[in-house]
Amino acid sequence: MTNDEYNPPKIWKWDKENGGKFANINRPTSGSRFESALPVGKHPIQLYSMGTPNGAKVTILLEELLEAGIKEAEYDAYLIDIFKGEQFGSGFVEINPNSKIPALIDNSNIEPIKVFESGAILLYLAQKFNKFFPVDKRSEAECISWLFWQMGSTPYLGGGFGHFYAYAPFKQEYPINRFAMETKRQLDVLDKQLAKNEYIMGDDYSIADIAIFPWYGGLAFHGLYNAREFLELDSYKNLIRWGENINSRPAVTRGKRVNKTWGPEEEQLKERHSGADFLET
Ligand SMILES: N[C@@H](CCC(=O)N[C@@H](CS)C(=O)NCC(=O)O)C(=O)O
Repeated sequence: MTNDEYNPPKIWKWDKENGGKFANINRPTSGSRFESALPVGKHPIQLYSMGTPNGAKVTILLEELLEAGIKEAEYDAYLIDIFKGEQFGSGFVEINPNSKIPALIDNSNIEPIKVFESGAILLYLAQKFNKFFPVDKRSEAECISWLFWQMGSTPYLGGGFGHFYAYAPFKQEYPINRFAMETKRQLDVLDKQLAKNEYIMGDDYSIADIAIFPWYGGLAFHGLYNAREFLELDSYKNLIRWGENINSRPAVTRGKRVNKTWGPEEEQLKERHSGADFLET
C-alpha cells in the first residue's frame, strides 16, 4: 500500500496486510473463529470486556452503582483481549454477533439476558437499577438523545480521526483534516452544552456523562491518540472543568482500571470479582 492516489478496482478485495495498527484483527466476515466457552463467576452480572473507552463506560457505571449502595450491581468482569482475537471465540460471539467488547450477561432472572453495544448496556443497567437515569419523560428523552449522540458521533472520533491520526500506516492530510474538523466540531458541541450545565443534562450526573467521558475526557486526560495538543483540548474550558470533576470521582478511578492491561501497573486490573480486587494490586 502506498500514499499515492487510489483508483478503486471494479470489485473490492480484502488487503490482509494493509499495514495499519491492529490490521491483523479484522476480516470482512463475521462469526466465531474458534470454540471457546466463557468463564462464569459468582455474581448475577457477568461482563466480558477490555479497558478501552467503550469498555470503561460500563465498568464506570457498575462502580458508580456500587458506590451508590446498590449491592445487586456486584459483577464479575472477565478480560476479552481484543488484540489476541478473543472476541472471536464462540462463547463471546453467542452474546455479541458483532464481536466487539463490551458484552454482558445478566443471570439474575430465570433466563439469562444478553446485552451488547455499550450504549445498550448503559441503558439496560440504568433502567434495571433506576439510577443515573432521569425519572421524568422530558429528561429521559434528553438523556437518551445524548447517549445516542455519543454512540453516533464517536465513530468519527475513533474510527475516523483516531484511526488516520494514530493507527494508519502513514499520515494523510485529507482524512486527518476531515476527521479533525469533525472531532473539533463535536468538542465544541459538548463545550457549549457544558457552558450552561454542570453535567451533560443539567444538575444531575447520568449515563450521558458516563458514555461521553471515556472518549472526550480520554482525549483531554488519558492521552487518547496523543492528540491533546493537536486538537487544542485546553481551549474547551467547560469540557475540561466537567472532565476534571468526573475524573476525580472514586468510582470513575476504579471503573477505568477494570480489564485494563496497559499503562502503569497501579492503573491496571485484569479481572474484577469484588471491591477487594482494587486493594490487592
Ligand atoms: N458500538 C460498539 C463499539 C464497540 C467497539 O468498537 N469495541 C472495540 C474496542 S473499543 C472492539 O471490541 N474492537 C475489536 C475488533 O474490532 O475486533 C459499542 O459501543 O459497544
